[in-house]
Amino acid sequence: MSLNHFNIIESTLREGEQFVGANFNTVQKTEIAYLLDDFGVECIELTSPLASPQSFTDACAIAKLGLKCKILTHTRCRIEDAQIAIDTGVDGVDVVIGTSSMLRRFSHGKAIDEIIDMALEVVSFVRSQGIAVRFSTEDSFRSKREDLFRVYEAVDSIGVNRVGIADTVGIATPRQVYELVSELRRRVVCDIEFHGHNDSGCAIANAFEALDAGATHVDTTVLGIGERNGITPLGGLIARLYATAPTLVNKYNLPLLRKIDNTVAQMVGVDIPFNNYITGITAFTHKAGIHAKAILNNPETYEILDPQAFGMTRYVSIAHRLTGWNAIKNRAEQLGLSLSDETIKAITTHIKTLADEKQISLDDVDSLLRRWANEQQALVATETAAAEVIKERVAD
Ligand code: HCA
Ligand code: CU
Repeated sequence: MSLNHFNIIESTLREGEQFVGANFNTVQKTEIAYLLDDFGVECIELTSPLASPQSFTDACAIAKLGLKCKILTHTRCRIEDAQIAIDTGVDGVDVVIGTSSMLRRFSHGKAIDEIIDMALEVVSFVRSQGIAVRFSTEDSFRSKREDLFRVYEAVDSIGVNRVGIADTVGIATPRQVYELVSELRRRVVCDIEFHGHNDSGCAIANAFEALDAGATHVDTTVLGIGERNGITPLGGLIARLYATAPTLVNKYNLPLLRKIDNTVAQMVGVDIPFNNYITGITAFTHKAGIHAKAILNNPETYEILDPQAFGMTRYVSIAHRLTGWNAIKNRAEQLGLSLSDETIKAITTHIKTLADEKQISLDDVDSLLRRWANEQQALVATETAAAEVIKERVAD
């Protein structure tokens, strides 16, 4: 298991550029590269320099920034492409070719033997130039196992630095990923990378299983942006690893995640989803009275991620019918109001009744608490009857 020694290949500037809303200019690419480097990702992958003249210029510029992370660029499996990739000055070239029958038939038209010949030629060429090379098979999970292993073993035998498994269409399940990576781990000595799309919602689980099975590298993009609905999101992978053991991700600058998600969301014209891992607006929001009570006693009761570790803050929502008197009491304390438990329970009852009638806000709760604190005696008297009736419901 290589959970303790994994590397992130951050592909926002390659797979992420394939997101329909992405059209990064040079300044934006540079800002993303700096942020990801500050966060601590081990590698950044760039779009093929053959994609457009600007892509070539930008790759050269990013390779010269002097970042701590390795700069890689994606290319097709062709000597001419690899040569241009090397010319940009990057640290590594990520070569890819489709191996599924579908892609062999409808994309490049090559047989497996031809693919192996091309792979060997390109891998040995890049190695001869003193540059790291990765060889990946597109649509690995709809490729024949024996074909995959033949190709991987061939490039491994001539010293490829890394082989890549790509779940191009998001079809793989975590178990299938675990099995394929485990088998590959037994067959090759080079590093193993996993790239997983999220069409059926398994991208984070699949990346995690790949690491658990012995993969050394996983691909991510900020917010998971990429072709269609994208790939494993950086924040989601971090959340998954942190939940397993916070020490797994203490090599990264976790509080920077919020700025990274915000920056890229803005650049590609989307909002951070409300339910996003770590940085979504509700990621650390608690509502039900029972949850709020326990959270106030010990946050770990309902939180596996510590918001503070990510520079985020917890929010306990109290202005609704599911509220509980412990949460209301906590709010009164925050406001510096001294109210007896009996009074707090009565206020809680009142809030619940009110929330049944209309949507209420925290301001409504605050003014209620203040009013009751001021007119405690009188109000307690008038509400006692009502409070008695549903006392059982409120007390917990
Ligand atoms: C692509 C396909 C790719 C490549 C992955 C890889 C995929 O858009 O070129 O290089 O490992 O999902 O198969 O992103
Ligand atoms: Cu992809």
